[in-house]
Amino acid sequence: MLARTDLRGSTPTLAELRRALPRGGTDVNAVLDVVTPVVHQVAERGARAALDYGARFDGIAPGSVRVPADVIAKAAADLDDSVGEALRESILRARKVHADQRRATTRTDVVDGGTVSEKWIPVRRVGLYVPGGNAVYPSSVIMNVVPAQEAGVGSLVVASPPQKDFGGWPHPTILAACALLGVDEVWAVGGAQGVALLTYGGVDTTGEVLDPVDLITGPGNIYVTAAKRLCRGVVGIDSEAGPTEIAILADSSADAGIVASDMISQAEHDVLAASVLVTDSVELADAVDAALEVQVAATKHRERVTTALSGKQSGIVLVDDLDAGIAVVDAYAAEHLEIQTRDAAAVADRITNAGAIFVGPYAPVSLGDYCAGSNHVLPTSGSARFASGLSVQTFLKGVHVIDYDEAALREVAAKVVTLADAEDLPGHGDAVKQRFAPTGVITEVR
Ligand code: HSO
Ligand code: ZN
Repeated sequence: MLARTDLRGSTPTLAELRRALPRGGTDVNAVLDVVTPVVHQVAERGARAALDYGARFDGIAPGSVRVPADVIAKAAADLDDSVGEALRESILRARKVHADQRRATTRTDVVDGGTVSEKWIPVRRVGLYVPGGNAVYPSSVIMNVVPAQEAGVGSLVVASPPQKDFGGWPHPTILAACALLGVDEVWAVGGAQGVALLTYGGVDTTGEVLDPVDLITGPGNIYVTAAKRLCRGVVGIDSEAGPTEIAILADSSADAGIVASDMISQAEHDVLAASVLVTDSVELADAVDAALEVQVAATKHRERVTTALSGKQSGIVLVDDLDAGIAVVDAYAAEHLEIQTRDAAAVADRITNAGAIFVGPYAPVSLGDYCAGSNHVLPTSGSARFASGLSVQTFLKGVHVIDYDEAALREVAAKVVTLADAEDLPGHGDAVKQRFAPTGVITEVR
């Protein structure tokens, strides 16, 4: 049975609500001591250090950091037909959605002769991290690569931990997904040392140059997250990803079997994964508990799922009504939020905090994980209050282009001078005055 938080008959403040909700949380600071020397060593010694750490942590070192082209080609050739077909479908749908996210340059005529444009420039080179661990994530290759490609990023490298069972190369399905996406640069390096190598670059054991990247995206374990925190600044990062989460807002119309199976679907990622049901129906809560009992016993990763569902991060929150339920899920700001209520689309419209919203009984999170076309790299740990999932936007930088002619500058010059004086920065004002003093003598501009 899931732990219950009963909020019925109470009107907690937002701060009280946040404290009352089930939430896990990993302490990234706790591993910084271990990760800091790894980052420093890789910054200094490059690929050699990364491979040494890999041998220690992963138990295997590949022959080179860069995965040879023939290894990728073989993985693509050996890919199971039906997996290949499903990956292609996933790529197609993701491309469709992400292509629509491209931004046009905006141009604003501020005054006659004075325009400000905003143009969107892709990041030069990005590193896309694909974790190893409990599962193999070729779908995450798609979710990282597609938005980067659609943004127009010219150079991208996928990094993934070496696997003992595959001669030290990343999992063949990951390599095959890279091939399907047209990515030919893959590094067999993971963990903190992988993030550090992406950040600082180096020279491979083969003598090949491993160029540093400008931005690193993609989730990873706590060591990867700690390394992202340490490298941030030298390199851009998308976010600090925590364990995956699903929240389900459901009323008495919801199907308990569907709710239970969706809670299990994310719990199977990780013992730290969070599955939270928010409902105003005690009958539904009881029915979900009963359904979980049956379904958990039958699911493949039942130990992991049981640990995740019984952790402090998972549970059922009982509320008085739908309005209170919406307040709860907004305060929780789940990575994934399913709406299993009457008139689900109207309820979804009212949600302001969620990484992604799944509407009604036929839009499970696992659809979004693989084949909806949406992105599955989403903000976790409540960061959906202020952050977004991966998109084309993640890989673009907005740059203002300011173009004023003489008359347009003259018209506003006095105001610039006034503001410069008000900030006691007269040199700023002088820079404007200089332009209207052809003799080189700064004159009064009024
Ligand atoms: N639910 C995960 C993504 C994933 N699921 C990959 C299956 N494969 C985090 O959004
Ligand atoms: Zn998933």
